[in-house]
Amino acid sequence: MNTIGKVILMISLSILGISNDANSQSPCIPQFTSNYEYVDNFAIHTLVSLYSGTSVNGYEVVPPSLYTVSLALGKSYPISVSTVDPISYVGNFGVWIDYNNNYQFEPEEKVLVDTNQGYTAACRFTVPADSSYLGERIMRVMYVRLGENITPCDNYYSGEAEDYTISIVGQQEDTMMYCMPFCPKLMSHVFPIEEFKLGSIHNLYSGYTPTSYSLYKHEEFTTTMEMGKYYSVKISLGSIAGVAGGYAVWIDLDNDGIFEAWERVFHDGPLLKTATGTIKLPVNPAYAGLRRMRVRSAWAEVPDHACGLVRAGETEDYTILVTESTVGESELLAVDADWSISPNPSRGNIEISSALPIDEIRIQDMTGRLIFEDNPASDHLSVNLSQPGIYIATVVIGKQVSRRRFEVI
Ligand SMILES: [Ca+2]
Ligand SMILES: [Ca+2]
Ligand SMILES: [Ca+2]
Repeated sequence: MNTIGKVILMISLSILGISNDANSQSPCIPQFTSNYEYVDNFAIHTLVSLYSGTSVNGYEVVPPSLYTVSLALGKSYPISVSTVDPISYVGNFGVWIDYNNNYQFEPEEKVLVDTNQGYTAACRFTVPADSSYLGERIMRVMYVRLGENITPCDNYYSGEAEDYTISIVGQQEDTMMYCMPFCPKLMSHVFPIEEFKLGSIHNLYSGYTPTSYSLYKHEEFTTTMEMGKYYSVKISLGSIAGVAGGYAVWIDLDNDGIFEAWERVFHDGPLLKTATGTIKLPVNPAYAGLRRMRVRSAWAEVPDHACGLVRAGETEDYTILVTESTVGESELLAVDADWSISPNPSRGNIEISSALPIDEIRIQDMTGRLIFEDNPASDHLSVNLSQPGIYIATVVIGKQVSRRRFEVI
């Protein structure tokens, strides 16, 4: 920190009534040698801070007049945070809320800590139902570069901390918010979604928005999907001149506010302009109802996360109606006793055993993609699947064809 920087920091801290004295009413200020790497995008519930850039000395107190949010005791909320660019900036992320208002960020006040050395992180967390936490509280959002420990306050080489003032309230109107997707600034034109077609949704010539995110109202676009049935899907860059990439679709089938890996019902890429295929939803009565669907594009990659940053791409959210299966479940769950998959669910290593030799086996994921195929001519085989998800195994024994559904967790 140069002298001018120190003076500016001291003046700005004194204006805010904050001093660097650990005994006063302010949290410890982390020290950064370089502010070259930083938090660029952050979102929690309705607070969305995009393209904040770097800050003097890597530390910024964000006034509530600029950004704040109210969070209710016992309620759960999504968080997304990212650096500026997936190629050059990777490291660790942390978010803490000083719930007990003692100006320290204790381990139990951790809201998110992600040490996957990535460029983006996301989670859903629940505010503890403790009425002593009511009131204005400081929330610290941090990023530190690759290889550095993420703690609430220390000396670091490069990174940034942003301190927000938020309100913890007793009650709040119920609104299911989903995590925010991000696209680097001025990159929204690079790989947008120009056309999305599924069931009765045909969103054509939708272009792109500056933030690359659109939430479409149920009244504007919706469709009904019956579990166990096949639906054609098309996602395309359309006529927009741009690069190639990948696409993915998630549906929050279990309605928990999170797009889990197993809820990615379609994906294709990473070098396409148009993706077409089929979606078939797993059969489970718990999945019926109005559900959030997220469609995502990503330049040069197949989107594997529904929240936070991609290299460049767009995200469109829809609300659809998932209905119970009228056909198919009995077929999928039929037990004809002469072959089995175990364990189910598994961590990916499954054993397939049969009373008679298996002539042919095919394993497909829920998008219909062929994952594994063999002609074992044996009554036993071992298969390893690396991706969590729900799969369908189709086995041919003599002239009999039968299917089993199983899950990798
Ligand atoms: Ca920032
Ligand atoms: Ca505390
Ligand atoms: Ca979910």
